[in-house]
Amino acid sequence: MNVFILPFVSVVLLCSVLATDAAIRNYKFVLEDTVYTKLCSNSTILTINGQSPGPTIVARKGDLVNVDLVNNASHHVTIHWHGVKMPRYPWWDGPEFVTQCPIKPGQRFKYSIVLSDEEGTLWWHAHNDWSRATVYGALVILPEKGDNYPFPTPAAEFPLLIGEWWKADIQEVMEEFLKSGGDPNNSDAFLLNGQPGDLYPCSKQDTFKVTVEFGKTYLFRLVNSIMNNIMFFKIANHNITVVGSDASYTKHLDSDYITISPGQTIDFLLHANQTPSHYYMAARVYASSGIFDTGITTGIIEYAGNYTPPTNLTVPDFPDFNDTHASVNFTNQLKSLADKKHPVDVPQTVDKTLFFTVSVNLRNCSSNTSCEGPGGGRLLASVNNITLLLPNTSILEAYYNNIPGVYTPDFPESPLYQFNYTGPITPNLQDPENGTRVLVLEHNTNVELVFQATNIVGGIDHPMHLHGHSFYVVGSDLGNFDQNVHPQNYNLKDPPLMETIAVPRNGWTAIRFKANNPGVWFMHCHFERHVSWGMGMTFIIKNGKGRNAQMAPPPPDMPKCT
Ligand SMILES: *[C@@H]1O[C@H](CO)[C@@H](O)[C@H](O)[C@H]1NC(C)=O
Ligand SMILES: *[C@@H]1O[C@H](CO)[C@@H](O)[C@H](O)[C@H]1NC(C)=O
Ligand SMILES: *[C@@H]1O[C@H](CO)[C@@H](O)[C@H](O)[C@H]1NC(C)=O
Ligand SMILES: *[C@@H]1O[C@H](CO)[C@@H](O)[C@H](O)[C@H]1NC(C)=O
Ligand SMILES: *[C@@H]1O[C@H](CO)[C@@H](O)[C@H](O)[C@H]1NC(C)=O
Ligand SMILES: *[C@@H]1O[C@H](CO)[C@@H](O)[C@H](O)[C@H]1NC(C)=O
Ligand SMILES: *[C@@H]1O[C@H](CO)[C@@H](O)[C@H](O)[C@H]1NC(C)=O
Ligand SMILES: *[C@@H]1O[C@H](CO)[C@@H](O)[C@H](O)[C@H]1NC(C)=O
Ligand SMILES: *[C@@H]1O[C@H](CO)[C@@H](O)[C@H](O)[C@H]1NC(C)=O
Ligand SMILES: *[C@@H]1O[C@H](CO)[C@@H](O)[C@H](O)[C@H]1NC(C)=O
Ligand SMILES: *[C@@H]1O[C@H](CO)[C@@H](O)[C@H](O)[C@H]1NC(C)=O
Ligand SMILES: *[C@@H]1O[C@H](CO)[C@@H](O)[C@H](O)[C@H]1NC(C)=O
Ligand SMILES: [Cu+2]
Repeated sequence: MNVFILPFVSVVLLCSVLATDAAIRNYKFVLEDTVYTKLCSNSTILTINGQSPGPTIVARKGDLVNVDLVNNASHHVTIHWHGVKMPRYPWWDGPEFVTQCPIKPGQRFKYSIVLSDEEGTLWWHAHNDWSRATVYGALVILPEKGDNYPFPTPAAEFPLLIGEWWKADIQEVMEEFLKSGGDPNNSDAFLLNGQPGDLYPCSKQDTFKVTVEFGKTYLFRLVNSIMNNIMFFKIANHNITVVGSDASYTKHLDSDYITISPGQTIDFLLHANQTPSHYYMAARVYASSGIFDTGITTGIIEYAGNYTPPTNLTVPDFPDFNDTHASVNFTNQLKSLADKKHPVDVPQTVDKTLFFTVSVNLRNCSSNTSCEGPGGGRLLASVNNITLLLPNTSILEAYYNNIPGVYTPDFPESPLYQFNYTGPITPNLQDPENGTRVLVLEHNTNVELVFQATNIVGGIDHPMHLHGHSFYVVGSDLGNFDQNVHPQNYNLKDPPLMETIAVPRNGWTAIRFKANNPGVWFMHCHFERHVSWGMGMTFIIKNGKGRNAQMAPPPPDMPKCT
């Protein structure tokens, strides 16, 4: 690991965010082109330090983690520290053309991960084009020194990342579907910690395994790192106990399956209390629309001891791939721990109410050659009917340096046209408007944001992710949101604190957060094809009063845009 010294300005400013016992930790990440053999095929992929998934970062609550990134690959990159609020430091948040320009081959950039109140499991991933397919890893945030988990200390713990594998070059997959206007090619396999498991061809040896001892309890840090799907996860013959999500503790939830969105993390306990044997842990798709079935990825839980292992393991019995009730039901049961040590701080009053429709869209092909979307159209996606066109410089830099012409500060707070969002859709509603619009908020605004999924092009779930903040999920249901009815049933007592939440197909989800982090923060769907089609927007949160409410100046090594 390489140690580096922070520039003077940053050291001074960062002292104010570092808790007394917090440590500074240093990692070195080298982006490389690496050949991997999987599914009887060789592929050249982007890796960090030759690995995919990349290194697990381990820190304690409140630490500062420096990551010295060297790009030794043939492709550019940016990295996002998913779920880390980065108070006052949007410069290191990562989304390409929102907070930074790409780190080109041969270049280097020193990120710092500024941890504050996060505790549990997060992850990191590339945030440029489709590079995150292979450039991702776990970020484990332990309790402060001398502090414990709010559950009995597990015998051992394991990060468990669900990934996705294309035999083809991932950038070609991306370029092809953006050109054709249709859906991207499905991947060839799902992965658990980089291994497809033995239900795919040539994968018997490529199976993730953990050994457990009867009678003990283990902590699994499950991350959905895949590109385009919400997943069901199950362990054969065992129930699990959820204890956290998105680096925030939850009330204990016993369940025989998990639903997890791309971007989301679930910490769960496994009690090794079944007959000693080998059992599958497995993940497969939940898809409310279309079929993106790429099979079942499996790993194996092996009990220690002397017994004859079974020759055939039983694949767990999953909910139907299109079982919206099973998907939504699991997510709706997550509640904050809400005890004395982990209080809930949901805004009880609201200063700004936002209503955002989230839609997949369809546009006529520009030429008279037909596109590959439905009816020969081109698929797009939008928030409040604005399909995002990213600029070729960073929005953050344009904001900080007052560069005109990069964005407009007029993102709509509610839809310009109201319609029956979840009812039948007329073709004139399908084509969105282009835009690079931002929504500017005063510091410390209490925001309520209702996401309304629409039925345009048939409707689908949207796992929405906000940078720079966590939010409380105060309500969710199927159908149209009704301002006169639904807020009366909001959970303001123990709502879960998340940074990614799946808005159900043709349903709505209401979140609340305090906009207390000055800077420029991306908000987008975590289905990669949807964000590529334009389902994203940007918040600018203005500086407040006092030094701790001011955005920090840029680090000196920000990558240049030209
Ligand atoms: C993968 O590459 C290695 C080394 O070049 C080669 O020996 C092997 O045959 C290749 N495998 C496939 C499936 O192409
Ligand atoms: C990667 O590193 C090697 C050895 O240091 C160097 O020869 C090569 O030019 C580097 N490639 C890139 C793209 O930076
Ligand atoms: C996508 O799938 C189509 C149909 O199977 C195939 O012809 C094409 O080569 C694939 N594209 C990539 C980039 O692999
Ligand atoms: C798991 O929980 C279900 C009820 O949710 C129960 O029927 C089942 O017996 C439990 N299985 C185990 C292995 O404890
Ligand atoms: C799920 O798909 C099956 C088969 O494609 C279909 O019969 C069933 O009606 C679908 N269920 C839901 C809830 O859409
Ligand atoms: C979730 O499913 C369980 C068991 O089927 C049921 O008891 C519960 O009411 C459901 N919860 C919701 C919110 O639908
Ligand atoms: C899109 O194409 C359809 C069918 O070709 C046509 O009827 C419609 O007018 C076109 N819409 C626009 C906005 O050009
Ligand atoms: C549209 O089609 C016509 C007739 O097939 C052809 O002459 C023309 O070049 C095409 N235009 C475009 C933009 O492809
Ligand atoms: C960036 O976009 C602007 C406006 O679209 C254009 O004028 C400029 O040439 C572009 N710059 C680069 C480096 O591509
Ligand atoms: C909206 O569409 C749904 C589905 O067709 C229908 O059940 C509902 O009554 C419609 N709502 C209004 C206000 O028209
Ligand atoms: C989106 O904006 C376009 C262009 O103004 C308009 O034609 C379309 O009807 C709008 N759709 C919705 C759902 O508002
Ligand atoms: C919207 O953006 C696309 C892609 O840049 C461009 O081809 C199209 O002409 C734009 N449409 C409008 C109405 O500006
Ligand atoms: Cu989406």
